[in-house]
Amino acid sequence: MDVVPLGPGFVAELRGVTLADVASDDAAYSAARTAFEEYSVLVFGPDGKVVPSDHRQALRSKANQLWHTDSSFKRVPALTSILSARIIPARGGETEFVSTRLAFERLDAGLRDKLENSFAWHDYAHSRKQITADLASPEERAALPPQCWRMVWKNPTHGRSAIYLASHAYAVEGMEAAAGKQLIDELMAAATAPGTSYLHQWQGGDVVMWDNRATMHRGRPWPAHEPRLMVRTTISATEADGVDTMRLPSSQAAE
Ligand SMILES: O=C(O)CCC(=O)C(=O)O
Ligand SMILES: [Fe+2]
Repeated sequence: MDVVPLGPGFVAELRGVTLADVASDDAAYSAARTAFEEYSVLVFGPDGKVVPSDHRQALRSKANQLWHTDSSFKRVPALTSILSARIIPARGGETEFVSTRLAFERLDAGLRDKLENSFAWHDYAHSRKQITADLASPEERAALPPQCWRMVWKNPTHGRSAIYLASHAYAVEGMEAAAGKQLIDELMAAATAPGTSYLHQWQGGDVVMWDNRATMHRGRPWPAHEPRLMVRTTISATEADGVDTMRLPSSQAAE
């Protein structure tokens, strides 16, 4: 297996290995896992096959064009998302990624310290509301109550930290609403600063896998008359991935 860095500062293509190998072969898994921890976004060439899963989801929503990390609004957030392109438009429809680990490392030391002990509230309805008022149905709202996460996710395998935020984040625990929103907006802008992203231009059969703890992504627009079909598989974060360190300690929780 060859790991070919694509840049800027994160993202690598894995050559000579398919996702099916990663799923079935311990050595391939271990090598891919090491690259995943290091590079955050992995591109598998056109021979990469998506592992069959019940969690596949075709997402075509405009809300995916807002910068986000997947499933931070769920009780168990996503570690990895695996996206494959089935129908690609002739123009547009790329997927763009930023490293929130490199973004964290660009922040001032004082702000980094503050964020390590700050917590933000994430709500599915909040990101949907930015597209249209009632995009999240009453059933979805009831099933997906807001979740509170530490604003920095420290990777347990190498100790490097990343900003953990998304279009779903709407408030900072213990901060007045407008000040919290302003901090979130400033961090989102810092994390998506011009010149820091990787734009993936899909080729038929490509598969891209990313680390939701250390990146944000967004879909890019494409001409409305052209079809585009993406299939996504999501893998939940576990204790080994550091999820338990992300929860608000109960001593700090309101009520
Ligand atoms: O459509 C895209 O390019 C992005 C989709 C997305 O955000 C996702 O599947 O998680
Ligand atoms: Fe997404």
